[in-house]
Amino acid sequence: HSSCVASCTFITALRVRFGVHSGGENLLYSCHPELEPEVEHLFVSDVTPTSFKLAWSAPEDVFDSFVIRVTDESTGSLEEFTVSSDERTQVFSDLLEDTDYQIELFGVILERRFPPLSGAAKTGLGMPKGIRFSDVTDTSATVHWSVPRARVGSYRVSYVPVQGGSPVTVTVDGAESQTVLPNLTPGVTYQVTVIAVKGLEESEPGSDAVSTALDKPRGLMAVNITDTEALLLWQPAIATVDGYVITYSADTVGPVMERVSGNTVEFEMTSLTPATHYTVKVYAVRDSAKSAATTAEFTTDVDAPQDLSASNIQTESAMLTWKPPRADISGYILSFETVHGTVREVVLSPTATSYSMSQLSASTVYNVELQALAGPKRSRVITTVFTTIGVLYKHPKDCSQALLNGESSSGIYTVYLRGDESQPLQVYCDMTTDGGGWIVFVRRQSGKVEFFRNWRNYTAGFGDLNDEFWLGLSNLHKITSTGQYELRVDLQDKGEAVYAQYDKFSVSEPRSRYKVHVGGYSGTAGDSMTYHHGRPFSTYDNDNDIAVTNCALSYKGAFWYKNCHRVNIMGRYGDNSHSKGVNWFHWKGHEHSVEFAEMKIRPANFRNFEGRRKRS
Ligand SMILES: [Ca+2]
Repeated sequence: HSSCVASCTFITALRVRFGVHSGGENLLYSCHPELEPEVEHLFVSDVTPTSFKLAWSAPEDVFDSFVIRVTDESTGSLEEFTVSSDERTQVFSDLLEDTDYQIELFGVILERRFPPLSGAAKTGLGMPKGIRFSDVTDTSATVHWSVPRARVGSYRVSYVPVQGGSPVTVTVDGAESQTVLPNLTPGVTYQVTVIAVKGLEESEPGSDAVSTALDKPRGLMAVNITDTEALLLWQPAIATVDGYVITYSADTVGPVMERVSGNTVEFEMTSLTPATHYTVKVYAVRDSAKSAATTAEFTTDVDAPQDLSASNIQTESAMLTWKPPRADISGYILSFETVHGTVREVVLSPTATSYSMSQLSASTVYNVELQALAGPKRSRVITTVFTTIGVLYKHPKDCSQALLNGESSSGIYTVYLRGDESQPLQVYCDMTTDGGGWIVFVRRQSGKVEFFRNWRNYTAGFGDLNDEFWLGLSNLHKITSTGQYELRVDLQDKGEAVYAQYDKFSVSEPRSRYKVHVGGYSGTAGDSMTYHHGRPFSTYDNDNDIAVTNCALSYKGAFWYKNCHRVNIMGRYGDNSHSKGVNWFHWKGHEHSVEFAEMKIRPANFRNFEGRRKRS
């Protein structure tokens, strides 16, 4: 300023020394060489984006007033302000930010303006305004600010958790008016500041706070699922939360809403409906904020049917009943097994609540399992055990005992020689003739079976139980040696039927060659058997008859021949030549082969037994 100092000499007494007030960054000033009253030390301070303060010095009682002209350099628009003579400062406000202003200060005496003291001032950068947030999630948010009138170089955006932490700063190009704040922590309030930067100049910070959303619980799953319960598990939210709200519902079931505390990560759902597909939603809450929901699905199990029991248990049958499950099922699987491992399985309709078991074995333990089905799902198995009632004779030794066990139709049965389980024998039982209970030991009716056989064959037996057969001498001996047996012979021919009954009948041991003992005749056929009483059996290869000839060979059969026979049941079928056919001498003589013949035995006391049974 030395040039100025050299030329400014007017009214030296009033002159105040030139100088620069420190701190006035925007101060520009000049002086004028004319020797006139001076205004000096134009000084700009308190610069803001919209105002600054002007100060100056001037001699006392010289000027009538001051006129200050403020011109916007870029537009040329100007305003003049008149200031009274005793003022030395003036504040200009409502200015435009970041704008260069030219300042001229005139001292005025008697309406005359002296040459002005000139200067310049520049308003500051505007603080970013209109800060707002959008797209706030649990881990990010977008901060927006208003685009200022003045172009700025860049923005510095900083964010820091309100409760403390390290601030993060990002620099954003000055043309932008928003930026994404990434990597935020859920459920945290951040103080966000935005500072405009232009060159070395920085604006005041604009600031606002934003709270991130609560993060949703993760890893939601249902475990330990039963027909009515399931345990819900999840991983906790990162954010500190007050609680979790759990909602579960199904198409057919109304929603249930529960709330648990924020330090809980599981929930036991009870009273669920069986065989139902549920959707579960869990979200975190804090004050009025809530997270997004996490969803899981599960299907409850089919509940089991109940109260399976067996009733009306018989030797061969039983009735099973049960209560159906609550679930909407598609059917049942019923299976039952015995100690022998016999398994039977039946599929039942969904409406079934009972099942009639049949064809069971007597005195047998049955394990029953019942399971409900619903599509691919199966209920728990329920079980019951029952034992069929026993029979009178577990191992009937003959047809009379089978009859007493309840077997009332004629046919093939298994009997056990001497009642021994290890000696089963298939026999034909006549269950209808004269009260039934007869083991048929020989039948002739078709001629299809050859009866002219050797000793070995007659000992063992042969033929077809459903047609013609011989039960075997060995079996006859074993059966009749266990008690008193009676014999019945049924004969038919051309629609005529007769019978012969003998109160006593037995076949002796092999050593005796199966000697027959028969007596006590009654009937309609005539007594032809007594003639054979006490005779051993003869076949063509084992002649035990008393004839000089071989009766079996002569008469084409086998029997307890004597000299030779009155009975030739095992003779040649349909052969009417003398003594060679199926003969019963006292009915049709020796020259008539009878069309049908059966010989059968049962215990002699059976009719008494039967009578007692009927009375009881
Ligand atoms: Ca002989």
